[in-house]
Amino acid sequence: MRYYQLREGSAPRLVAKTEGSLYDLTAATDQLRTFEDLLRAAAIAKESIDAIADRLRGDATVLSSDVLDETAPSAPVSSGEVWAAGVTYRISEEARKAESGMPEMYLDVYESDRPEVFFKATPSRTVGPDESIGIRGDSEWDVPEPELGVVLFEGEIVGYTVGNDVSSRSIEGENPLYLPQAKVYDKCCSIGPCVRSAESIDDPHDLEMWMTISRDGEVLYDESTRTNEMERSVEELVDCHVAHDAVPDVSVLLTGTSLVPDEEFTLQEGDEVSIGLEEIGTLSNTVVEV
Ligand code: DO4
Ligand code: MG
Repeated sequence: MRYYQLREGSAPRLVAKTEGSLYDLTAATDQLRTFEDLLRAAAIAKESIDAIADRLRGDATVLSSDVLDETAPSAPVSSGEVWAAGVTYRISEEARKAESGMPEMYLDVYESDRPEVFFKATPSRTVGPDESIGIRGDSEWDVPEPELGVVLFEGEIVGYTVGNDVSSRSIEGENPLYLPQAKVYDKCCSIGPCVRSAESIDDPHDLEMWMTISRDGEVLYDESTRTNEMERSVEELVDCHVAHDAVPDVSVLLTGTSLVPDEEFTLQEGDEVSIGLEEIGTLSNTVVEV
């Protein structure tokens, strides 16, 4: 099942999508307005989120699938924190080495037991589908990073989403200690359009992922890859993320990029970035300078 949060004034509505239909779960019970509400209900009932949603579908309003086009959903997770793993694909390791004055450290992290896991964003810095993603005014070289996002509740994997770890390559390339500034700033992260429940996804390690970047109607970048190119498993990254840290009840862990535009490319204000993940959906955003 896929879960979307539809914007409705200040209170969102939670919508579940099966292969054929769209169900307004908030119409079945006003107590379910966010994906987090569903996670808490499932935890109390000791059931899976899909089992709860299945039960509520009988009382839910069936919506036309056009609703998702007409009312762009918000970020499907609106609390907690976003963290990210890095250098989990060979292409990312090669790109960091090329941009950095200290290349050897990226090979080390790609090959070592301990993965790179860093803080990425709070909800206030995270945008959803069709909202603007940011590039920093003090950065010269910026890229989107399409990533599989793992959604966790109390440290357990409950679903998957699409993420964009928008990054400054010039700031990180200048000195790796500037990583927090290259990665964390206004509108630095996008997630959505939905969360696909973990129980309904075939294999997160074998999903097609693609990205297009358009400028003034012209497609500048259009490439695809598969998550099976990842050097590490989702479970390994999650274990490292939650180890020795009281992470918030809800968190999203991005799992690293495997699509890197050519070195000549940098994002510009107005660019449109779309990232798709098989079995989950497509996340589209327009770039704005912050
Ligand atoms: O330190 C580098 C960050 C790398 C990253 O974000 C990625 O590989 O996706
Ligand atoms: Mg990344």
